[in-house]
This record gives sequence, structure tokens and C-alpha cells, in this order.
Amino acid sequence: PLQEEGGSVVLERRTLRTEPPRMYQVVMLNDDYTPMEFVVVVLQEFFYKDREAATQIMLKIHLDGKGVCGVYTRDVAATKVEQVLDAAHKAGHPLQCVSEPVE
Ligand code: TYC
Repeated sequence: PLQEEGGSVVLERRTLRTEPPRMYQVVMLNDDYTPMEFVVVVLQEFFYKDREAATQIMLKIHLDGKGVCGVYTRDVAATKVEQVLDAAHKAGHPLQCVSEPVE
């Protein structure tokens, strides 16, 4: 909305400030069959980790049972999960991956 004030135009914000979007972590789960190398490549390809970071995340999942691959808005997180499940399915690996809201 516009207002005139002493000859100059004042722009007034009437809407409330937009909240930042809810964020979702993509969590990968360990299993006994998916090769370590496959997980490392997935983390590099879809989560843009370098080889060293990808290897650390893979080993964390292997030891703890699960690990966070990245944090994204809802749609991006859902797309990452889809990409991982699709690649795993095509390669014949049981690798599982989920997205969950942060907090
Ligand atoms: N546990 C697997 C193995 O020993 C490796 C692995 C790591 C599988 C991470 C899944 O999300 C995973 N070959």
C-alpha cells in the first residue's frame, strides 16, 4: 500500500513476516547387504559430499545404524529420498532412506 507523507511516498508493509520453512533431514539406514562403496557414491552424487565426507557419513551409518545425509526443505528432501531409493532398487540393494522433520 502507498501513503503520501510530506510529498514523499511511503511503502507500508501490512503482511506479517513469512516464517522460514520447516526443514527435513534425510536419514539413511544401515543394512547388512548394500556395499559400502555404493553408499559412498550415493552420498557424493545426490548429497554433493566429497569422497572424504561421504566415507565418514557412510561409516557413521554402518556403526550407529543410521545417519543424517543432509537437511532440506520438504520437497527437496522428498526428492533426495526418491533418488536414493530408485538408485538402490535399480542396483538391487536394500538401502533404505527416510526424511523426517527437524525438531
Ligand atoms: N553395512 C553395510 C556393509 O557392511 C554398509 C552400509 C553402510 C549399508 C551404510 C547401508 O546406509 C548404509 N556392507
